[in-house]
Amino acid sequence: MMKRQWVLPRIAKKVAVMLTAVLLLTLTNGFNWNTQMTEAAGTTPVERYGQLSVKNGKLVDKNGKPVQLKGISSHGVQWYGDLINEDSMKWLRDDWGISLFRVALYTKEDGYISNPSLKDKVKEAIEAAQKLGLYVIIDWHILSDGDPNIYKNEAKAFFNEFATQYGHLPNVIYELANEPNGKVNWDNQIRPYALEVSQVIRAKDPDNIIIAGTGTWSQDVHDAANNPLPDKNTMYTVHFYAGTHGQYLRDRIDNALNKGVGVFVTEWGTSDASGDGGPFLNESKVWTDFMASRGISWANWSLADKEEVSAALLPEADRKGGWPDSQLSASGKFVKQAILEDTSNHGDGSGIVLQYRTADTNNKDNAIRPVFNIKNTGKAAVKLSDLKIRYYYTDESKQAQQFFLDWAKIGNGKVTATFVTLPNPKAKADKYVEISFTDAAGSIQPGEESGEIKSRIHAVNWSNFDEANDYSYGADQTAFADWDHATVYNQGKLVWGIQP
Ligand code: DCB
Repeated sequence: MMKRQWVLPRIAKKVAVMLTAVLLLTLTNGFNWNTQMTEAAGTTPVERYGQLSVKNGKLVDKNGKPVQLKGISSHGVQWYGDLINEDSMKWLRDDWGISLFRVALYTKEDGYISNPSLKDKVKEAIEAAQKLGLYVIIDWHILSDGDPNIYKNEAKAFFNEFATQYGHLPNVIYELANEPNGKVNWDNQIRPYALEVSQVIRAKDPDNIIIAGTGTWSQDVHDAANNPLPDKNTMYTVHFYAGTHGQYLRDRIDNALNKGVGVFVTEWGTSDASGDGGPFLNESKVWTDFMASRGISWANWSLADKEEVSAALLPEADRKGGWPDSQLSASGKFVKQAILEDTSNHGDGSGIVLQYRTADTNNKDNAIRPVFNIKNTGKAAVKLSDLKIRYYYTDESKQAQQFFLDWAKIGNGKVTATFVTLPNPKAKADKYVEISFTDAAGSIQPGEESGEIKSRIHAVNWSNFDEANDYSYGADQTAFADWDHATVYNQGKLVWGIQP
């Protein structure tokens, strides 16, 4: 670890820089995340977000703003189909705050293959979702048939019918194969299947989101990230059960996000992987915080009153919604709260947004020039001295580093920095600068921002860096925009961005 820093106010440049900063802040003022507070009361999720698409690995709304959908999955429609109706979905929308409903059409287990009339329940759910302004996932729920190719022809006919009938609606999402498992992998069986079925959908529906599962019950997202599908509005699901799957699977998700693919958790449970055992609510909270901080959309397993831990309802719950807390299981209560919790600031539950621009037009010179702006989109003031920004890079100099603060709206003397060498270097990062604030820096009020923080890094011997291989460097981002390749911590907890 190296610690060396000094701060040189550049008085001569100060006035010019200040004018530039004021102009930039004015220009970037229009940028705003989705927040429930700013939405007109009484609008439905689909009215608010409209046509979804994928931009830079993120699910975004009709205006290109990131959106996190949250909701619940049905259990198998062959068993718990009577809980899926317009009344129950309206209750879930109005009392639980769901924006998303998933309909699980099992292929096997007395599902669609032996009982094709089950698709009528899927249609009922889509039509209810259309009326209620909810997004709906059509889930081709393979399970004991671990290889999706077993019923590929049936899947193509099914998705052709549904894309033809509903593909014009903005609220339909296709999930191609719930959980491939057994002796199948992404490259050899699942991707070819997904490509073929996607082409059937795209012939009828050019733009709605398609979600692909991966091997090992949709846990092998790394395989898809290494060899994604060509369609730009395709995302990849990761399924987890909080009692079984932990940090290694979150790391896989971060690695996939770093590669630029979009991740959508279409199924997760508070139980273990059997659907029973637990509930593991502490582990579930780590997961829901993780998904909130990355803006990952999710649907919980499941809307059922089966005697199993993952079921949200207690046995003999009413079939048409109106559930008092006494009809909810421990899992159901937890999930309802997690849906209601306002994570719509996106990218983070606590309301911190980091904006970044580069002041570097030459990425091979002796300077690294990141410029930051911290926004508080939450409901409470945030003390700057509680926050730290990390900017990750590769240090070609292998020398001690110097930090210069060219200008900060809050005052140059209130910004300090240290350099940390990563014990385990990453492909695009072996060092980061950690920027902190003194107590005198004060707080950022709700809806306010820190203003420009213009920094510069040099090696002590002034040797050159190559920024092209730096994790946090955004060569093209010369105007402030949200930037998740640099991170922010509030009292040590990651609240913004993705670590390398
Ligand atoms: C998935 C399936 C889902 C299954 C849940 C919980 O399977 F997508 O269909 O739901 O996760 O296991 C369960 C229901 C039970 C029902 C059973 C069979 O909750 O009521 O009896 O389906 O229809 C997973 C997920 C992960 C893993 C294994 C399975 N894993 N699995 O990591 O090992 O074998 O079903």
